[in-house]
Amino acid sequence: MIYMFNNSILNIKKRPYAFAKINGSNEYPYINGTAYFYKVQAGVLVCIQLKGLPVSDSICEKPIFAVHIHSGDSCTGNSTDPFADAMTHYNPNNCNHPYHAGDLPPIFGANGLGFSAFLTNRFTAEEIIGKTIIIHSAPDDFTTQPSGNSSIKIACGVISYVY
Ligand SMILES: [Cu+2]
Ligand SMILES: [Zn+2]
Repeated sequence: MIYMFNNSILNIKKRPYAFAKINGSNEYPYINGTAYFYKVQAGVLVCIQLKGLPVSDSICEKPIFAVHIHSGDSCTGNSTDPFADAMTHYNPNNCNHPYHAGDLPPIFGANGLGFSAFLTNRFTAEEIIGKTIIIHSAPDDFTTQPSGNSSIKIACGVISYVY
């Protein structure tokens, strides 16, 4: 076991290594946002902000959106899946869902806004360059194979270097 005693997780006074501009599909044109990926000692600190998410009037069922890094390199697709070319969950080690490298925490919708920041060491900032980050319309159940029953892809961004 390696213990980390420093405070580098919070030391993000540096530029992010990678980012993605996230845009909704034609069916969800109001969704837009960003994902930033910071290299920190323990791994990658991910910070995602979204606007224009679908809202709900339900007292209980406030929306939850699954988030993954997908292995494809393009936010293009077809009439049935607008981001089909984003392919499936990034999974370089042949793990099961929800242990794919690309499996990320879901985002809670709050009046159309969403925000998430978390630490992960499932991938390096380098290896996700050129891959895609996908927002889904439903929660990830973290059980169902191969993708957590998280329904359709509603927004997408290609991850690139921050120059
Ligand atoms: Cu996904
Ligand atoms: Zn997965």
